[in-house]
Amino acid sequence: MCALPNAFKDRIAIYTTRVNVGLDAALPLATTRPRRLHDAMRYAVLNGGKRVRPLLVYATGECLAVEPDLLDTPAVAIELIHAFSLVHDDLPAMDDDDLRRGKPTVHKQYDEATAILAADALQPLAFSVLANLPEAPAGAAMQLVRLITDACGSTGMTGGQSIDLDAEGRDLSASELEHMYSLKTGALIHACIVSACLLRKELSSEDANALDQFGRNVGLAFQIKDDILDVEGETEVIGKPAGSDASRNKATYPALFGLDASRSRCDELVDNALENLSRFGVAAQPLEWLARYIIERGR
Ligand code: GRG
Repeated sequence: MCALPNAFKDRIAIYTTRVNVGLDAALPLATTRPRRLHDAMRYAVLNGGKRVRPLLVYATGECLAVEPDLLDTPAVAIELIHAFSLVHDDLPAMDDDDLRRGKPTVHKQYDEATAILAADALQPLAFSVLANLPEAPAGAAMQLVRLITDACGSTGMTGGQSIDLDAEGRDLSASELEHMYSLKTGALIHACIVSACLLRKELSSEDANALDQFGRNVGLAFQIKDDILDVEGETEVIGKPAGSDASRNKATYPALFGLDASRSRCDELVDNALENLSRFGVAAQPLEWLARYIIERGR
């Protein structure tokens, strides 16, 4: 992890423990039949991962003084969906990767059919978690379901993945590329921030708009940094095969515009994100740390 204050590392440890406890409790035990399926689901979710999306949920909640007990629900649900997307992303029909989080991908560890089924079962599990939201502002559970389904669907992550696969070997303009990134990666990251907003009673439209923009800026920066790590990172550190984008002739920011332009765009997006937080004062400090971490991280 990059050089960020100890207070940030402490906060990460607290938030990560919270979400890991929630994920473990939400997942069926590996001894539940069918055992291979449940074992694969647990492997897909509990095999590491930075937990950036739950961290964003908790940090936004902290900024808005939302009870952490309420935030556990979207934090767990969104991480389950993220894990689902990684299992599908790694399949031979998609990016065909053998390594994820420094370990064999789910289809390598088990088999392709089990990986597809494990991912299929993670998605309804996420919505079952959302349906059990403890006491919250009226209508919040349904709003969360709508937010997260939109973020995952054909005009969100799935649509972005479709454009991404279609764009292999093609030139895209910066705005086409950023549109694809805002769907493929940005939509779920944006949903993390908005989910905490939905759990806050009586949020002003100015505060909601500022956090909405923050979510869009960090979502885009996160994917561009992911591209940079694919070029500059080492397989042992990033936990997935370095150079995989280039070998698949993927349309990425560094491939189309170069590393310098990629770094400048990341810096610009994070500067904008920090500006979006200025109205919240010290309450936004964990979000500021996370925004910086997103572009300074080494994995
Ligand atoms: C899940 C609804 C749904 C659809 C699947 C396969 C697919 C459609 C979408 C792929 C989306 C995808 C994998 C985008 C890349 C996002 C990204 C940069 C992932 C890496 O996230 P990290 O670095 O991973 O947070 P860790 O391992 O730390 O959790």
